[in-house]
Amino acid sequence: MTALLKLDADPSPFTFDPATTALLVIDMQRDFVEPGGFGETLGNDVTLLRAVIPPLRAVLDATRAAGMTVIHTREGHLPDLSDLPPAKLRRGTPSLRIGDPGPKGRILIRGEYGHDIVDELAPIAGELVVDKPGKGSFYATGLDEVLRSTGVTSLVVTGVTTEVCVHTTVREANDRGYECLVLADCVGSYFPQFHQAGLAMIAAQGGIFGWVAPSRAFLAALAGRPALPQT
Ligand code: TIU
Repeated sequence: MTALLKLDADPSPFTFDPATTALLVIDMQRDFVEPGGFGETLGNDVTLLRAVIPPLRAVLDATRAAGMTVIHTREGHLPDLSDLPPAKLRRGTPSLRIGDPGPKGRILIRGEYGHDIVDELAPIAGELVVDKPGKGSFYATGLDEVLRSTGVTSLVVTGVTTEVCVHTTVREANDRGYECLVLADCVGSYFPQFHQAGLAMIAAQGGIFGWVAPSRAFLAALAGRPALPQT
């Protein structure tokens, strides 16, 4: 049975069925949002990303309560670096490179403390965790096959960073036929101007990549009530 829900979004109302919609939580790893990880080695102020955690936690709680599918992703590499393209390893002039030992373990390596998801958003039993070597969640993962086999056709997209892994994933998903709603306050960037531009690019041209809405609109739709006005 379908139960369609609807919310105000940019550029047009977004309609979804919770039974065929998954919450995608992208790369909410210590490596990106805490000091001593990959994000900081690239020269970024990682504290900017922490604002995403409280609203994302509320969305996670609500989607879990609604019985929706929840999928987490983690960017990272195998300990022997066999899935790390040399070009990615060589890129830029970071203070530590991928695989180097850092204060939270080897930088961006699977199984290390820094590679895992922050405690506030830790996956619970039954939630899929997709490990990915790239920026996109579909490249070199089985995500598309999992979504198709479970009948998921829409994604509520959250996580970090807006213009890198979130954008790459939304573009990959859009080309594969998924309808993506990006929750503006549940995605974040080290660069506020890129965050704003990234969101605008998704909704421009009639929603060329998808839809954008604040999390309060999604939460209200899920709860079956009108969205509260922004304070
Ligand atoms: N550097 C940056 O903004 N992002 C990444 O490297 N990965 C993700 O976005 N997850």
